[in-house]
Amino acid sequence: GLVNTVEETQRSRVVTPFPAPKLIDLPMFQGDHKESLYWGTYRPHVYFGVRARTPRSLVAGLMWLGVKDGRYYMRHVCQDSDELSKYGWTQHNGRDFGHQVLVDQDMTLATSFVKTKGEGSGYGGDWAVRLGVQNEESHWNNQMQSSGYLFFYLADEDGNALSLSKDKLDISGSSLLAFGSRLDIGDWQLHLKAKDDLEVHYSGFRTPHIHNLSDLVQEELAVQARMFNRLQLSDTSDDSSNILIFQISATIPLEADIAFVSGTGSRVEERVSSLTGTSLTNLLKEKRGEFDSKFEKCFNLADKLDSESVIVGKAAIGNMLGGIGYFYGQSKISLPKSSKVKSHENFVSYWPTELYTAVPSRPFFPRGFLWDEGFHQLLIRHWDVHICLDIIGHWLDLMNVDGWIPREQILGAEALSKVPEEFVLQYPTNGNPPTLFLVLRELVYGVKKNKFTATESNEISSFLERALVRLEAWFQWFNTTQSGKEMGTYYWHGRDNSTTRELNPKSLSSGLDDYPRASHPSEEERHLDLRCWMLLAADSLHSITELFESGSERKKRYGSTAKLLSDFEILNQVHFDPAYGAYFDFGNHTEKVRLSWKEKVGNNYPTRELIREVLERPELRLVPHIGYVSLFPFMEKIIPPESWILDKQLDLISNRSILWTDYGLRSLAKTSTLYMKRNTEHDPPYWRGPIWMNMNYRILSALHHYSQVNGPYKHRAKVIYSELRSNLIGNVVHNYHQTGFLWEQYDQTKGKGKGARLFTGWTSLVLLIMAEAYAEG
Ligand code: 6A9
Repeated sequence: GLVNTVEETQRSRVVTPFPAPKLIDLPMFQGDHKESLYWGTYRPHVYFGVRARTPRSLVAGLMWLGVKDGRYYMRHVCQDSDELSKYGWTQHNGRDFGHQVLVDQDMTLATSFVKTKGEGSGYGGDWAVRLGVQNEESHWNNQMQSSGYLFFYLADEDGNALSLSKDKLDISGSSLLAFGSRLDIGDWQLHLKAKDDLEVHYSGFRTPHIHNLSDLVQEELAVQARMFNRLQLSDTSDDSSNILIFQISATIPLEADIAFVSGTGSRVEERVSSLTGTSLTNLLKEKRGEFDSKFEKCFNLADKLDSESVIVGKAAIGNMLGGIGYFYGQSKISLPKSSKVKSHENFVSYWPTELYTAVPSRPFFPRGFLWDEGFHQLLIRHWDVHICLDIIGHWLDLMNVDGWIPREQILGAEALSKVPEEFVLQYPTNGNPPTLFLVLRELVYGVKKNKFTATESNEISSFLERALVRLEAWFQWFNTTQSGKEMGTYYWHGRDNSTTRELNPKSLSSGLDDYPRASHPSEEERHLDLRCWMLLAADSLHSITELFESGSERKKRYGSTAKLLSDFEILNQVHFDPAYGAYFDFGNHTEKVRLSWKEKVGNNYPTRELIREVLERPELRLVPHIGYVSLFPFMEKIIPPESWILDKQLDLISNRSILWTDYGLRSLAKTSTLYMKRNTEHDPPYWRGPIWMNMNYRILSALHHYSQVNGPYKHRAKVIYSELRSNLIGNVVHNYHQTGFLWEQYDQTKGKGKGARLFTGWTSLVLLIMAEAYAEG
């Protein structure tokens, strides 16, 4: 009946692509650009992996046996429980070179990746990886530690069979391990060169699933160990195998060079030799040098900071670029509640999409997140504006006909295998901050101020010209679906207003998850951060349209929207509390809310649960929590430099009893009633105290701005700026050298890294802070 038809239409609408030419089809992303980025370390979820930017690629990867307390453990997918004391790219240029160091107990592994396009190479060129294994000196006499077991594999996602060079692998004769052929690259070969005392074994499998390769290898090793008491693959494979695993065993120190060459019609031997042995040593040396000089050219740290900090700066950009992945698959989109289907089955699949993107954290969140990506690009665009545009293009192409982009991108079986079921579905009613505008606005500004070469400027302009219709639709999506009751107000839709468990219902879509909002979600709400994001979007659209058309209607429209949203008087009427001197959300709110243990009724045995108690009737009012959200008008630089309110904001920032710590600014004021409070029994505080780098970077940018423009608080802003900057750098650098990692957040009492480790997403913005590179425009 009618209901079914309506449901059908909703279903198909949400998974209908935005009807406009795709950005990734622009000429600037074809030809050399596309080919030069074909192969890469685009599998950030494994310790080392290579694939091409194509939906069903030939993929390569590395496993090894780690040893702990006399037992062997298989390492492959980045897992915190492996307890590597350190790993990550110390250098990576996002294109044809990367160097990674991994420390697993007493063993240090190095993986160096390099790509070349030689005469005779097939599409995408050739690549090589040098694997090096060293032991800690103190353990030289430990028997078990003296052998290294590496497993290097190739798997064809397209199902093409891979051929083994011969049944008995002995690399002293020929270095050829395997060969095959694919439509994209033609014929290819895989070679291994190393010292002679190295043993090579292999095993072949045929399976369409590559997300469980570690299990496959582990099971086979277990069988071999049981039957023959040896740690050795079976040396069996047949003609149909689409996965080949090569075991490389040798005494440590061990070094092995693996070369992959395609287009094997000509000059194969020469190319293999240039990608192995001494030639490879020289090539890698050259690439390391190039990385260092480009790093210095882009960020100019040499006379600004000590070498300890520079190491961290390099790890920041190296991991940001080395963490870039390519994913392919279909998101699962939640459908409106229906009584017929269980909620996790009530979804429809997005169209098959590809995504080239950086990721926040290789072990914990190795996939794309919309608002994280805008921050990532703030850094990446300084290094390589083409990679930056390519990534933004991929994201904008994910937009549906309504102008919506799914927030978290879980594409393909490997990505899905890392995500608990309750987090998989994406909600088409929920947004995520449009941070991509942060970098787009900077790019437009750069074009207008002639900061790019003529070619780059043209490319950026043609990118923006094609992107415009999507960016406008994105703006419209927010402007219609996230608007508030009063004109010019907005709130994050989708908060749960019937919860009995959450101390304060979360707003995941804001990106600030448990940051406290009005206690009782309602249509009356006005969220300050969203208002400022809308200003960013309107202002960016204004300057983009200005590039193409002067005096047009729509340029004027965005101009007046931006003007309205940045109007100081209106902002103060809607969001300012003179008593606190602070900006706040508005909504149906009471401070008198708490969680208490209650007996669970209807159980045979007594159990307790934490239930929310509301001790006072909520009323419409400003929501008095000082924290990151209160600083959004400051971050967007709306406050006039001569206003006393600016002085007030500087008070909040610099006050130790409120936001200031020696390690950066807290997410929520110490004085807030929800400071460091759990949200539910299972939900520890997240954005209720700890220090986050993305927000600190934005606040620091604004401090920098106010320390440059004339006004009575210029000097004060400068003093606070310098101190905050050195606190942030000092703490991240200290934690990195102490723990081996960049962290997701930093504890506000001791500065200790917290949450996901090896979090090289927005925490890497510390490099922009070192370089004092802040958004302009
Ligand atoms: C959980 C659990 C193995 C939370 O950095 C990504 C996001 C941010 O966008 C957001 O602002 N992080 C921040 O509040 C991490 C979110 C992870 C959600 C999925 C799956 C898997 O654990």
